Amino acid sequence: MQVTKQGHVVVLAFPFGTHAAPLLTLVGRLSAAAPNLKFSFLNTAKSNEKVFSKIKIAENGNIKAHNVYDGVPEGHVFSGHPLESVELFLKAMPETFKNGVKEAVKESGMKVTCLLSDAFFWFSGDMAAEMGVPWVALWTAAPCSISVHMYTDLIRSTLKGNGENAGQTLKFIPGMSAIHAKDLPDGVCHGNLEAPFSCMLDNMGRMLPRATALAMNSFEEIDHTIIDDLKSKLKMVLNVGPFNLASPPLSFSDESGCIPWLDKHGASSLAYLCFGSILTPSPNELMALAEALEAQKVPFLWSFRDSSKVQLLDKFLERTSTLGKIVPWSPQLQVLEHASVGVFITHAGWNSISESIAGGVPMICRPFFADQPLNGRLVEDIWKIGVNVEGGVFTKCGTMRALDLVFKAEQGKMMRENIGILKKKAKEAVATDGSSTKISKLCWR
Ligand code: U2F
Repeated sequence: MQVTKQGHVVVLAFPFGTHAAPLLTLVGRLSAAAPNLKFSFLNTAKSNEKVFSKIKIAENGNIKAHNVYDGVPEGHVFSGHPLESVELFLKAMPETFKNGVKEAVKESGMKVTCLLSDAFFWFSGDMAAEMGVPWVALWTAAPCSISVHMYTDLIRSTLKGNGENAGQTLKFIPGMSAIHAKDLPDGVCHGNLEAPFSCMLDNMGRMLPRATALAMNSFEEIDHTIIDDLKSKLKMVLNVGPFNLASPPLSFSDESGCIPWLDKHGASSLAYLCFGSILTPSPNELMALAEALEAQKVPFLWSFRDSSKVQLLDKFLERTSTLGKIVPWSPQLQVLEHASVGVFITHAGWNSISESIAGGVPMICRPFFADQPLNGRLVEDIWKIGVNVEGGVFTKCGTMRALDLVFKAEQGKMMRENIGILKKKAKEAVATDGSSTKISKLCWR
């Protein structure tokens, strides 16, 4: 469906983790459907370089990248704290984006007609109101996790205080009776409630009811109860994903030869390992995981992003050179769709889970922070398409048991069946008459 409307959509991207990439994917889809719209994509230079080189969107010249200030003062010496660059960026907001909008208007010669932002950017509601334009927010994770931020006040007032509440469930929220307090992101009811990141998410939950629409990288059928509840609270909820199926990349690169290597293996015979774009497990956990793979003789493909830590595995890699392959980057979407992959050992980031569902591959989750523990709970207890590692960290015995469960036990067979059903629903959602496709068309009316 093509739309002839004209206008200028200014897009505000969050430059950390896998946030800017799905937003750019959505912009690519919108620009293909409405070629007369101009899109100004405001993001840091570093993140723009990364996403525009990785995501091959259809070229129609209507999407322009604009670099905004990353918040790092000149001469700043980093302490090594992993959240430092995020916090500097947050501190510089919203001025960074206000300046970026002015520049995008000046450069394009077009006033803004719509603001599209990462849902994190709660201040977009005020920016859009000042300009008299709609605000559309994109939530890049699961419907369940946005719901948590919509209910933060109720969660805080209902659950017992910090630290005492780990085992309590969220049975007072629609669709969340299986979620435990300990699954919630830091800053909701435990941890530092005043940290800049916690405050941003809290503000987001308060501001989203003002948004013209909330788009999600998800599909209706994944969780009707939570989605219906969100619909009762927000003006418009648009499940237009999963993006990896709705708008798969036009091409992919496989510089390390992952796919030919996978081709040499039998169906559902190996483990694929990757911990997303931010994390690497601790040296102890890496060793425990490696020992478990070796002891179980499970062939593995491991996307290992942190080159400074890979030497920790040197001896293991020497011993297992015929068993496994370690690469700095893999075409994960294609890897998870390969018939040889029998399990995905993951940090439970939302994009990884969506891609595992699309590939029909059960998961062993080792969640670290943010929405990941919640995602791990959904995987294990709600959808029953995987398992969390025992005790929340990789140990040799715990990982061996998890591998046994997925590869050999009846439970593993059930997980494969369940994820097959979810995969079918996800594919139906993005098919011509599917829920995600229909809702996308509705937006253009
Ligand atoms: C943050 O998650 P991450 O960026 O750490 O992880 P994912 O959401 O799982 O996304 C990783 C993406 O990187 C791709 C992979 C995913 O699309 O296919 N990738 C790849 O193609 N090849 C590789 O070798 C390695 C990765 C955050 F930490 C999470 O808590 C959130 O759930 C998530 C979404 O908001 O963002």
